[in-house]
Amino acid sequence: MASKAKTSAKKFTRQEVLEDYRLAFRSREASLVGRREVLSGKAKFGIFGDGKELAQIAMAKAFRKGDFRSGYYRDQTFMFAIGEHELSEFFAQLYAHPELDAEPATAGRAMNAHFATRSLDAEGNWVNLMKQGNTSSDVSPTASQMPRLVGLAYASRLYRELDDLKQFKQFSKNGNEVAFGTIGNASCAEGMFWEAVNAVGVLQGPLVLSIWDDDYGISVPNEYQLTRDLTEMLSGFQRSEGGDDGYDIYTVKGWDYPALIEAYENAAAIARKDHVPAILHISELTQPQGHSTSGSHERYKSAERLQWEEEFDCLVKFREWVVAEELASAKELDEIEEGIKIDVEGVRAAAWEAYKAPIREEAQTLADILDEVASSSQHAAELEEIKSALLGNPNLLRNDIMVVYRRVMVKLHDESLPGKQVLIDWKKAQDAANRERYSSHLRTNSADSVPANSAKYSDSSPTLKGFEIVNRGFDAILARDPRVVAFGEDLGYLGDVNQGFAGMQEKYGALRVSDTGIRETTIVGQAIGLALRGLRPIAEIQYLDYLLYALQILSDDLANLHWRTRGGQKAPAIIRTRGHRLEGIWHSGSPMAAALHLLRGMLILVPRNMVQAVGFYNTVLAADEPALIVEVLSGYRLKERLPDNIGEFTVPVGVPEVVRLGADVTVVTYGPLVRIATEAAEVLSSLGVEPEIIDVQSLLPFDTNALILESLKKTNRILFLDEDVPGGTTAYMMQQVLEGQGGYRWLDSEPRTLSAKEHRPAYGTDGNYWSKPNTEEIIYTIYDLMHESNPGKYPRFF
Ligand SMILES: Cc1ncc(C[n+]2csc(CCOP(=O)(O)OP(=O)(O)O)c2C)c(N)n1
Ligand SMILES: [Mg+2]
Repeated sequence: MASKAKTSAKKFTRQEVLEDYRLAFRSREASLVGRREVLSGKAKFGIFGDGKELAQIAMAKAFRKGDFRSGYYRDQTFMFAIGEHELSEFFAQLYAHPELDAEPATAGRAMNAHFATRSLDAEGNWVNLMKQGNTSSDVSPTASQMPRLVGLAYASRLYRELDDLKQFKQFSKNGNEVAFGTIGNASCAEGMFWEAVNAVGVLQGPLVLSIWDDDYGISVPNEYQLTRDLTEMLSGFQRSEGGDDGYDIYTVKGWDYPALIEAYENAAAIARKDHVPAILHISELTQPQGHSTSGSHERYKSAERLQWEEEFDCLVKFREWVVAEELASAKELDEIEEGIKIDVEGVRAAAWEAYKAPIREEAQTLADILDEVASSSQHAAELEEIKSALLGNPNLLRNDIMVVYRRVMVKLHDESLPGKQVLIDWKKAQDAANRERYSSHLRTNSADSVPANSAKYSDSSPTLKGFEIVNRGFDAILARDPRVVAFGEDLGYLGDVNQGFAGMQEKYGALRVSDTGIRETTIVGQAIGLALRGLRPIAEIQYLDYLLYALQILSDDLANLHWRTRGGQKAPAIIRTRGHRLEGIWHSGSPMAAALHLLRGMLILVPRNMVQAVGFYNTVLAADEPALIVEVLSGYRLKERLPDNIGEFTVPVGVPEVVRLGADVTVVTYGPLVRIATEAAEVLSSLGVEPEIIDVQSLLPFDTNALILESLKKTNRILFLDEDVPGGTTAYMMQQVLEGQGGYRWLDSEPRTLSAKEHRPAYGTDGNYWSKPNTEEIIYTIYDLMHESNPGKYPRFF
């Protein structure tokens, strides 16, 4: 259905066209002024939407309240057009103004042109998403806006097709919402782009995806990016006349105002009504100021190309069209332009002042304190000099003020003055305010306050295999909460490779419990998008080893979402996987440190058995935070007792469990090694050594009440044990306990770690034995620790 719409200009009213002209020109002016602000040193970096204005105005006309955008840094005009981004906010973000009222997208945490609307109120509760145009928070890595589009679009299908979801009116009206995606041409060379396009094609969610094609990705032209023209490459996704699954694909020139408007109207109407996705390849776009403030495009674009860009600049073409259609004269347009230039400059100046004024006030407060201190200091003259420099600094930033503070305190270090305490208190207040400005909202912390409710057993509690326990848990979860949907490879019909979801698709339907393609990145993206729209996805990554495919998007998008919007958005997606020891290189890794390092902002939970796993699912679903839950692969066949309250009991996060009491050495571990360490402890017990074994079970957050420290105070010896690489998660746990909890004070022996080898685990039982910590190694390591402390009592025997 590739179409080039031909629409008569008669359809347009002068008023509408001039409003669009004003909007386009104002946005362009913002780009021009924005670049100047960077080049003159007022802002650090700038990337703008010049050259892409017209298509975005057309896209905005098709966008409705309740819809979602997931796009990238070129979209300022669209954001202005839908009324979700003010020009003052545009400049505030450029300056990195760190207050929400001025910069509500990221509160100065992200660089300019990273758009976001607020889905949460000040208390962290959902607002009514149907009353606003929604933009999921932008990220810089190219194409990383694509995975979540899978879920943003698919959510509409779920809301339309699942009756139990009709009650959630603040998120959807019968699934009529469209997900609008935008991406640059060069970013279409990324794997995520194709994976997401394919996934949405399979799922048939209402996606309207725009590709802004300006022929370049920074300096690299399309011939080095793409095998062919994008329309041609994408043509295989075109649905047939017969209406099979697929896309409607449109190609429209980025300067053709009537054609753009018609294409977006068509695409969005069909997507909204019939849930047929569309791709709009917007070609012949330009980038008048070059890619960003980091360089100039004259260095890599030919003279002919630059000449063409001037002629085909969408604003130039729009102006020609407006005049040719006699909707306004050139003179009228000139006047409009002049007025806008003055308006933009006014907004800019006010935004700059709003950003600078509080900083100046803070400097003045410090200066006043310095005056006070100077009156009794022998360094009065130097303090006066420092103060004048402070107040005279035209480019003053908060870090400059802190440098001044340090210079003052160094000067005064050997003076005992009453005013010093005022200075110290002032700094404490500054530190607290800046911690809040830059470090707040990493998590919602809601999981920490889920009420404790322990597993209950009775004489009639049956003993089942581990997979049957999780299966009962998921059954209870799906029954009680219609917002929960579970999906992954082999999870639907088969009920997952270990049968945790066996029978659930039959019972709850193929939309609640579904199979996906082999596409880990967009399985996670599907979860992010669904969670952004109020659902509670459990997305399965089949094995922990394959988490690596999804780690980038988990890290760049999900884990830092709440932080980078300063509490404006949350996506409480649960990523379920299984791992640690089984067989061979790609089925028994335990790359937990990789996850720990990259996923700060998520809960990382490592239940030792299936009862604990279900308890964690219950906890996390009672909270609103994203979580990674890693089940123990070797635990599905082991028998456990089924709690009577399987659907209700919770396992608290951040609380380790002492699974074996002992007075001699504290063993800090998690996952499958809890069981193996317990076996080792029985042998050690026969040698007169009593290890205390602690199951950390929650790596993020980690032992929030310092329970491990209490054990260490008793044993004065500690071993950190796991299946990760040396210096991986064991090092993290050691840092948490010895530094974080101050455990170093209680050590009588050197702290030890025991982990897997540096290489990937080798295949077979022997390969596993020599790759991962085994019972013998644990026994020898702990005994060795005891031998060192008391060789007489613990003679070496190995
Ligand atoms: C994963 C990743 N690689 C590289 C970059 C650096 N980078 C930023 S924008 C860009 C070019 C993108 O070009 P295109 O998708 O055509 O968008 P345009 O800027 O032309 O609108 C590159 C390479 C990045 N942000 N992310
Ligand atoms: Mg480009």
